[in-house]
Amino acid sequence: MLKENQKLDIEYILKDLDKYVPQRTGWTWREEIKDLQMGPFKYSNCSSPLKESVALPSAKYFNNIDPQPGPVITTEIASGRFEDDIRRMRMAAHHGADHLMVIRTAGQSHFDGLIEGTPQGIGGVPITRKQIRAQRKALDFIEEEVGRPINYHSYVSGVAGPEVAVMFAEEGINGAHQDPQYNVLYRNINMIRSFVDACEAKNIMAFANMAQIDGAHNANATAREAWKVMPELMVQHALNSIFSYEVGIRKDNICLSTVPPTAPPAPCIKMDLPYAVALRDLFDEYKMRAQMNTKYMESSTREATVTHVLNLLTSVLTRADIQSTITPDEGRNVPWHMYNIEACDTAKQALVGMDGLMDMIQLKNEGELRENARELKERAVLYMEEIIEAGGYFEAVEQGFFVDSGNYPERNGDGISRKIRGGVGAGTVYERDEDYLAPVTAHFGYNNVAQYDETCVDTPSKLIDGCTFEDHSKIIYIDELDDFDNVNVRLKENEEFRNSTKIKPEMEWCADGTVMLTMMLPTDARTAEFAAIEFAKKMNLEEVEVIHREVMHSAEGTRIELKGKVPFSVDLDELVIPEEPVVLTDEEIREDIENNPMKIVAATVGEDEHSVGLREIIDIKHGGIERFGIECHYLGTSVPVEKLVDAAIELNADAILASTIISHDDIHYKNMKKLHEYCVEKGIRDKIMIVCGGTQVTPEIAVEQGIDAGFGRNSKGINVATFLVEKRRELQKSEGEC
Ligand code: B12
Repeated sequence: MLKENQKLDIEYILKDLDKYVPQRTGWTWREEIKDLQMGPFKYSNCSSPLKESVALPSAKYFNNIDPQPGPVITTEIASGRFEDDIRRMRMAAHHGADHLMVIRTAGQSHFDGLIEGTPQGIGGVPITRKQIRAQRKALDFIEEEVGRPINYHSYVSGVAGPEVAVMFAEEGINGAHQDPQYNVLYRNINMIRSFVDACEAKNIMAFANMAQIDGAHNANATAREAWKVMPELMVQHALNSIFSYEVGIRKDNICLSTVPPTAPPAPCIKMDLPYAVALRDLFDEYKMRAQMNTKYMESSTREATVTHVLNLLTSVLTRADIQSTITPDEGRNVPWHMYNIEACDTAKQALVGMDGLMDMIQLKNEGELRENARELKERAVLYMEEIIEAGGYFEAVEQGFFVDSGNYPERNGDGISRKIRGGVGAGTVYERDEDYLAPVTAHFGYNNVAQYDETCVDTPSKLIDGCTFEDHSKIIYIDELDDFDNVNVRLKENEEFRNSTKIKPEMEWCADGTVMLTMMLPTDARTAEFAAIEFAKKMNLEEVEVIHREVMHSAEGTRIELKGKVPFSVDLDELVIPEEPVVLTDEEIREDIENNPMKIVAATVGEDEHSVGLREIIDIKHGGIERFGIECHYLGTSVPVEKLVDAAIELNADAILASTIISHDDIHYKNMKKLHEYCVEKGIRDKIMIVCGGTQVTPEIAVEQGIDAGFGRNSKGINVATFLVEKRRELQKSEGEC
């Protein structure tokens, strides 16, 4: 059982993995709740709330409600070290992700077999039995913590597709990418082998009730002018969908991986919406897994986030059952924890923000939208017909039909061509012998079970009293194969930062020391880039690299974001952390004020017109200090410091409360200092308490200005009342001592 304020214990997760048995199998959708009431709001399309979660920052104004949208939310995780990804998964789940997709390490698709152990990966993690068990086991705890099933997902592709599918079914993986076209077009794996393997893999996925996601979105990411491949995308979806269905996967477990094909500065909704509509017209029985467009993504996280939100609008205007989130750092290639979380929050915020939209508006049934959708469908149908004329799918691939950047039926001649008898694994498919027998469950195709036992034809594994799908103990678990490249070695290396009070900043790996720095330099982009590196070095950062540059103006300024490493750590035991303010009880404060009445004068000082914060501190209706019986004289806004002090003298007040919201050029601290000095000048400083507050007020710096206390963002009346009561007691005590 995980504890809210305790880190996940990776060593515990890794213990006894040889005995781990998955708690459940199959995919889980969210449970939709109609007319969900949360706080002051009613939601139309949301799903069950979580037991524990991290709400959007602004939710603090609404008792931290955290409405969860209807679609399953995906985050793709794979830093190369699965043990660090586990902690990222926990963070993501708390921000609303319930589909955790783990990317394979580069090159795994060309392995003709399973990888074992826990080597470090590149661009992903080596998907192995140990790695899966560790992550699935951690997710069992995490899903209990958040109170929602979490779908764990990876890839059933590559030359070892069927072996991977078997392992996934054995280990309770809930969803997987499976599309033989991906093998063929992007990995040059032989097409005959890929399609034959896919029959086996899909059959196993159907048995394990896994959701399947196809690979069509890759054509979109590959073609130079992504929007031109729209007809082909539909063809690719069609081929994999019907193939999967014929093999045995239920239609409601077949998910089309669809990406709105273009992004700004193109008028993307105008172009993407007809495509999304056409796709849902053609494939209405299937599920939609909407992913965001990454094709034209640069390193601006702001730009990527807007693209994501526009893509989410398309999802809402049409339909998405699974909403993917690509991290906003995709274009700068730094897959850091915080960006996974940001992307989940973007999807959650946008989907909840657009809740109920389709109850109020309707897509037009005539005009440009429907005409364009119809045209796209016609192009796709013609495409399919031409494949048949060319002699079928394999011939069409060989002739370079696919990923051609022409808008079909135009062709640019730049498609990806593969040889029917070429590629990795060519010539490895053999017809089964007449007496072929595999005593296993969910095996595709010819299997001569009858030769041994007629009654076991539909249940071949009965011949051996169950295969690994029925009897988990028959699985051979291999722990590690490499003495140096494994999780134990890595954990030893950073043990100091896991089991002690020392910490270092972290972006993707435990104690990686990485930090990001943002600066605006008043010069052109190229100069700014090199100047920024110098600044970072002078700040003692190591391994400095610029990860983002954005021109504000060709001569006036450039925004730079850079990463670097800090070569030191901080020992939490040596940190001096000011005590969290302890507040007195309501009764204690009331009693004190009743016995010894208190009077204060308050105002927003200087030229500052902001009143909301101070009213929050004073007003009885907002739980302010008036409710304890403190007599408050509120003078208003833009009150000169002198006037406030004079009023305090005239009213014989115990305290001055000043609000200072505007903070440009440290005007807030300057006014505090002035307040203190004017009280000194008037000879009342030792008799009066001065309390100041404002959004940008740091208590310690406020006190340095000579006042008694500073209160920043999120302060409450009770904090201020507690301070006033305690400070007065202190003053009275020292007066008594004199
Ligand atoms: Co204004 N405004 N605003 N604004 N405004 C913001 C504060 C901000 C941050 C927006 C921005 O960055 N663009 C800037 C300030 C920038 C800066 O200096 N750092 C800003 C500016 C610049 C202005 C203008 C100067 C713009 C202009 O015209 N040039 C003008 C003001 C002109 C003037 O003052 N002469 C301006 C105008 C306004 C209006 C629209 C009029 C309203 C103010 C209405 C009103 O108060 N009667 C306004 C608002 C509402 C805001 C806004 C959106 C919210 C502020 C707010 O009410 N927060 C902020 C942006 C933002 O923060 N989201 C900008 C909610 C309260 C509850 O929080 O103020 O932090 P709070 O108060 C809490 C604590 O700070 C503390 O306790 C409070 C409760 O927890 N506290 C305490 C505050 N005061 C005190 C006092 C004491 C004694 C104690 C103990 C504690």
